[in-house]
Amino acid sequence: MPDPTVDRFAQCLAPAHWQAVDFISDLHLHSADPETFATLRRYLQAPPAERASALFILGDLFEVWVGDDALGACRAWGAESEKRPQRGQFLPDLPPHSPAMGQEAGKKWTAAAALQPALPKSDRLLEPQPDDAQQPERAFLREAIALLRAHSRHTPTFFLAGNRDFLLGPDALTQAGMTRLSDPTVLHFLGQRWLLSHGDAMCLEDTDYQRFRQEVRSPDWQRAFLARPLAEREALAGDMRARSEARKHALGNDPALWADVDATAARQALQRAGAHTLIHGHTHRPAEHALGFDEHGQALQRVVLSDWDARAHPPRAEVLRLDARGLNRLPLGTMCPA
Ligand SMILES: [Mn+2]
Repeated sequence: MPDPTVDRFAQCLAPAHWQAVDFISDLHLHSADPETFATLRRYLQAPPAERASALFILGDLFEVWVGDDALGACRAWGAESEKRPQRGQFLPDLPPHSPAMGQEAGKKWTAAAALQPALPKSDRLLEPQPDDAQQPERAFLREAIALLRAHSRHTPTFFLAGNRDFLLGPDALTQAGMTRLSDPTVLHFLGQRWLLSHGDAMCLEDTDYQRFRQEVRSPDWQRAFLARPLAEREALAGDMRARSEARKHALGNDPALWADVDATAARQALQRAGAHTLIHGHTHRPAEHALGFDEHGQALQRVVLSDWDARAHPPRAEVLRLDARGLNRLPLGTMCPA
């Protein structure tokens, strides 16, 4: 019997021709870590035979995102790209920067193939700019977006925001050729439903963080934050990052000591979504967790993505690939920057 609550989740329908999809999360890209970026570059530039049919980025692609204007010249984009998709054209379910960002909304049936944004014609805005030497982080973000854009030309690329990059907005998505997904989203692929999430909203034990999350995901907070000068936002992000690092350090810098996804919340979300497998990141604790059985006796599980850090010992960089054979972790050889 169809479950009437299922359609409360955003849905992404894989086109029939898709053979395999890849999931990655928690790369935490920033300019001071060229090694991890080089590893991503090599993955995104893999030869066609090694590619999946689509890439799903499940949050924290960037260490921090303080607003699309960090890419420069945002105000000009409307005029620059006459083919720029209108709101709703590629994202009928979720206007970016809306209250719906990161929240579940109403009925959202969307065929993935129809979601891919039309890329603006010009690459000019992602080219090096005169102040790059003074602004290495902004130059890096432009380079990363340009890399994603080249990849999304041949492989549909979906972006579900994490707690570090939830302010990645419509201009950056358009420039990268990525389609935003709300958190959570149900992916229909291979005759099954797969529940996709960043995972932070289910770490219920960390009540301080949940309070903070609620605040920063509110449209009022986001409007006020984005209205501040870019340099001020960058400085604030730097402070927040330093505080977060200090907190991690105080906790022993061990992901095993951080709050984990709540098993009951995960089980409930799966059952409400009519799915058996939750795929998420955020906790940096790659694993498969059995979550018991649903009322039909089907096994429930959550599969946790690895974070990426090419400078760690040993280096971490991994893609989770889903195809007819099931879910498989593909370790990526890490790369020194070219
Ligand atoms: Mn995260």
